[in-house]
Amino acid sequence: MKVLILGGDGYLGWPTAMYLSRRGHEVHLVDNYLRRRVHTEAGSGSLTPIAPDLETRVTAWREVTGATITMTEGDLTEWSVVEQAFRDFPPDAIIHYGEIPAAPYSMKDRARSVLTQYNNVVNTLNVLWAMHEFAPDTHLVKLGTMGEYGTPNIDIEEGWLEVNHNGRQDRLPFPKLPGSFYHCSKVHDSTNIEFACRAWGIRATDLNQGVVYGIETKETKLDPRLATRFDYDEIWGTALNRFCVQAIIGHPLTPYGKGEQRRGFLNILDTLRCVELACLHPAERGEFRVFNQFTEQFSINELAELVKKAGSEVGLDVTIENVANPRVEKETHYYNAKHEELLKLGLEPHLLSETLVGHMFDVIRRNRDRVITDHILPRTTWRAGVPTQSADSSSALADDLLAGTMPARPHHGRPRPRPASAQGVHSA
Ligand code: NAD
Ligand code: USQ
Repeated sequence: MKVLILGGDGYLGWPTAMYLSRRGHEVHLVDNYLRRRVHTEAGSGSLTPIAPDLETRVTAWREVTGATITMTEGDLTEWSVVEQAFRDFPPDAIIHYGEIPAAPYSMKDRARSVLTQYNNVVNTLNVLWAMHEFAPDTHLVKLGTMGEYGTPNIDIEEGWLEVNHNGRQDRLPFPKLPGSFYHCSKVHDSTNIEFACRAWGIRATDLNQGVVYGIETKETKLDPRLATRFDYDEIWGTALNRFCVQAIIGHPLTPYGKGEQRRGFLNILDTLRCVELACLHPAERGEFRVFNQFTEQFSINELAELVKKAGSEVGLDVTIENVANPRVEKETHYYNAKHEELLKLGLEPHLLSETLVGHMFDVIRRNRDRVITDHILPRTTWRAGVPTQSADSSSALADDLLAGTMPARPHHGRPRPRPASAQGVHSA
């Protein structure tokens, strides 16, 4: 199968590329290093040392396995980049990870919030138009998020809800209560994709993914140059990944507020298998299919307790100190989300255990000198009128990107920074 992976330099995109390449699929990546650039600006970065660019990554992959992955360095908000990628590499499936994935980033200030929504919504619209014009039969596998649904006081279905209203019945998209401007961007994407399925008959699977944890896959372990990024800071790090780093450096674990918030979680190994399963079993023409992609539900306190227990087994004295919740979210709520469709397709979950946390500890311990402790405590708040207490409180990068992508504001006419290597297709 020819698989186009958008966002192929990211935490999930790069391991997915290697996983599919190793299984004999032809893989092409697109990325503009936006994720790397926001970290450079903020002074944060991946705990694991990662190869400097995609060219180095795909070269290492070829040296280690003999397999070829091709790539484009380019910005998906630019139509010419998307058009060229579709022309050069007509895909059977598109795995679309290529968005800004961080809720706190989208809540930090106006520029980052607008950039998140502009980037995410425009990237997906460009992909939909490219499918419509050049690849009407291809299958879009789009990474959405469980956070689109929020935490309603009813069971969460997989995308659709049978509704009886005033004696009439219909099957409608499940109601959405997103919890940040980032999560809102995913809702906007889902609306656009569902409409494109109805209007143009494209095939799409929206994978409403829970919070991912884990550092290594079979492929990342083959060579240090194949490592994927791993973040623990208050903006980009996710709950369990953060707690594991905190445990190793002796920082108290940081459940926010009461810590009774419940979410769906999954191992990075299951992310790879889920996107593979979605690709191998495409949606029908015109079908907007939604799978809830997680394997287990936990409260944040349960995660913290698990990490504490795993720590004590290896001689770590782990403490837990709930901190004031920087977010606006329900801390005590009902949560029961269906997640059956991927199991029906053959997913065999890797469940969370103290042993798994112990393996994460091992990798973190090897890199503990790289932890930047200033970036651990939350400094980005959702609350109106409470200023963000952070050194990087404004973003020249976000301003510049928006100036380049929004020419309607000519007084912001600074040129947009571009990656050193321009947007040709490279293979290695
Ligand atoms: P990531 O930031 O590591 O990967 C996204 C990649 O997309 C980055 O390499 C980034 O540079 C690239 N990108 C962003 N905008 C781009 C643009 N305009 N042009 C080209 N490339 C661009 O994030 P991730 O954690 O790997 O997440 C991947 C996807 O999965 C995201 O869409 C995210 O919303 C979704 N998701 C992630 C999680 C999680 O826990 N990591 C959970 C649910 C959903
Ligand atoms: N949380 C803590 N302490 C921390 C970090 C987080 O209590 O130190 C809490 C948050 O308040 C929230 C929950 O843990 O209630 C999840 O937060 P998170 O930062 O782990 O994840 P989130 O912001 O929801 O975003 C992540 C990914 C995003 C993806 C989403 C899936 O960054 O790309 O869409 O998980 S979901 O949560 O299902 O929406």
